Amino acid sequence: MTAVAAVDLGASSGRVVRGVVTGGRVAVEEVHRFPNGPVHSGGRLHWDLRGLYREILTGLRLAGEVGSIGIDSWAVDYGLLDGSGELLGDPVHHRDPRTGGIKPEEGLYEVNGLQFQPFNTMFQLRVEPLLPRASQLLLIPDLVSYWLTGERGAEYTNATTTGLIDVRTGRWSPSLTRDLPPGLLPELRHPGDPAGSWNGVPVTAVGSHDTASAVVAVPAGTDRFAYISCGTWSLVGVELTAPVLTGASRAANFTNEGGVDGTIRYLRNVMGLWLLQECLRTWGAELEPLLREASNATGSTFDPNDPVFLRPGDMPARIERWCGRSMTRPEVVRSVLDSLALAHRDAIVDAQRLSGKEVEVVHVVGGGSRNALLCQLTADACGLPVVAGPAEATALGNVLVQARAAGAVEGTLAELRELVGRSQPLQRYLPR
Ligand code: ADP
Ligand code: LRH
Repeated sequence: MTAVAAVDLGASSGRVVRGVVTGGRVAVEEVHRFPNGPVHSGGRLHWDLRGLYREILTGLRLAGEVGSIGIDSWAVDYGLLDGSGELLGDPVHHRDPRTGGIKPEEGLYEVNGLQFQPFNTMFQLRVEPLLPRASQLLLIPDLVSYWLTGERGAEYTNATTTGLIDVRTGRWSPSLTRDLPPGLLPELRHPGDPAGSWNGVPVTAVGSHDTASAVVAVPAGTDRFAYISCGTWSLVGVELTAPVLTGASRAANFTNEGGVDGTIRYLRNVMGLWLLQECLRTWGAELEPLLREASNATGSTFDPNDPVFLRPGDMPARIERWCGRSMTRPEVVRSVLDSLALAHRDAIVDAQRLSGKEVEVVHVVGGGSRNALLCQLTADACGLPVVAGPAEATALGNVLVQARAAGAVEGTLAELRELVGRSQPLQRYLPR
């Protein structure tokens, strides 16, 4: 098979990988990695998307000859284009406080099936000063794709995170989009669809929501699995064939996001390793030595999903305030990991209770799968075996959907997952 290039923009780093599927195995090689994070400018938190785009171009050149390119990134954030296709300002980061006071209206969950997050695109648009000047909205991966190809579209899995898709029809909801400028939202496209070309290389739509691509590459050998896509956020849940739209599901803030092949990603956002990232930034410290020290430290537990932890800032001070005691650095790190493990367990227990789907194994994918202490604590809290890896599940899911579209591999999600399980080193943690 010809290689493909996967562009995966995470909230803490972006990468371009070159992937090949051959002989029933998938191999990926990272050709370029670059840091990412919130940028304060003009009193707002932004993404430096043009800077990221420069890095993407570098990565694509380093990837050499490829038969297709696929792009994924974090969800909900967007760029607005004017009538001539120019970007109106740097995209605002979902951690910006501009949507702080927003409340969802009654009846919304029954239409879009989405957990309430103040930063969902539909709420960002309510306070968007550029909206009157905008002719089109493109989510981040769609904007990168537009810059590469000149073609516009809205990839379905990521579009479901806007809050503007009807979860029953899988189309833009006429009632929820009524007050938006006509034509603002592009036509939908689906994973596997052609999405233009860059320098003669086809661009292929993938699960452009990074979490959707990560779930494709969960190396499950059974359908009774839960997943934790563990990076800046921990996305914790199960895969379903139909949404759960009950009052209990809404109250538990579970989301029904669109997955590849018409699946539903039924999950809860847990604050994730953002907590550690911000601690390290505050201290100017390295992760690995602190993780070693944390394995023998005693932590306190706190609710990692308290909105007080959402914004950038002095995370250790906030954690100490929440726990009501001052702590050493290893104690803070241990508190974060203990608290994330409990939040992972709560989400997995709730997902099963609310959906009726039972699970026998928990798959941890993403950068957090490299954190052995967190994986062990998660296994202990859940009372279930944890299978950790691949750390680059998102890029792998991106590669696999491109490879399938190109005819280099056939198969259902279950078959693609087996292929990942065969090809990637995995770590197992049994509950203690
Ligand atoms: P995102 O896609 O949101 O940027 P990643 O999936 O790349 O996130 O995960 C990044 C996180 O993975 C880091 O914040 C860090 O906590 C964790 N991580 C990465 N490498 C390691 C490692 N070697 N040991 C422990 N944790 C790691
Ligand atoms: C993870 C992620 C998550 C969203 C958040 C904004 O990177 O896409 O699924 O909720 O970013």
